[in-house]
Amino acid sequence: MIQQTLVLLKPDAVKRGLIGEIIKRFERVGLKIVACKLVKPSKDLADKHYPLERQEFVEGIGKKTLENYKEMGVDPVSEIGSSDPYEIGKIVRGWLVEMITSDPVLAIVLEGPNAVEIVRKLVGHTLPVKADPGTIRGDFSFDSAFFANAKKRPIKNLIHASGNPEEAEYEISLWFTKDEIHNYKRSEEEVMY
Ligand code: IDP
Ligand code: MG
Repeated sequence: MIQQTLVLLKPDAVKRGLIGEIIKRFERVGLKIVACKLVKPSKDLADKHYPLERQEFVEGIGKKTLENYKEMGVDPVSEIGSSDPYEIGKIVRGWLVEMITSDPVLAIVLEGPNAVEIVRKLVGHTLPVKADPGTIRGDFSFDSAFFANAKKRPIKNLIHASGNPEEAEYEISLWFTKDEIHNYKRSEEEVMY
């Protein structure tokens, strides 16, 4: 029942000085920080974090981008050179790798009951323009697919958060060694557990 999940505060969050604002929200809900470090990821780490081999992952990003283009009334072929979700996913993934290796990222492992789902809820919709107020993306970013795609860069939505427990396990093992992950009790465990 107790899960761990990976959160990355991407360079836009770090460079805007939002680390404290964001971490506060995870702490306040009762999630335990069990690992944390500021890293400038290598190309190799970024490639593994956004794996080209995971077809459904790359295609998923491409599908979202295609939906965004459709909503914007933009022809994907003239804008990005393809209408194939995998090909588009590869392009957006390239933007992501470039962005995440350009400046430091704060990597965090959070632990708690249903941590994966709770974190996704606090983070909010992928598109800040659609993210509800009260979520991190909704409160701290106005970015949209329109803006991002026009500038050929990833959507600046501040955070990466693992999408499911399997993704979390894989991602935590990429970013942290076992001895960087700590084990301690938070005071409210007595009340809540
Ligand atoms: P998530 O971060 O909410 O899990 P994913 O679909 O996993 O969303 O996409 C990974 C990241 O790719 C997003 O956080 C965002 O920065 C970027 N991204 C997704 N769709 C687009 C797009 O249409 N244009 C530019 N960047 C995108
Ligand atoms: Mg994702």
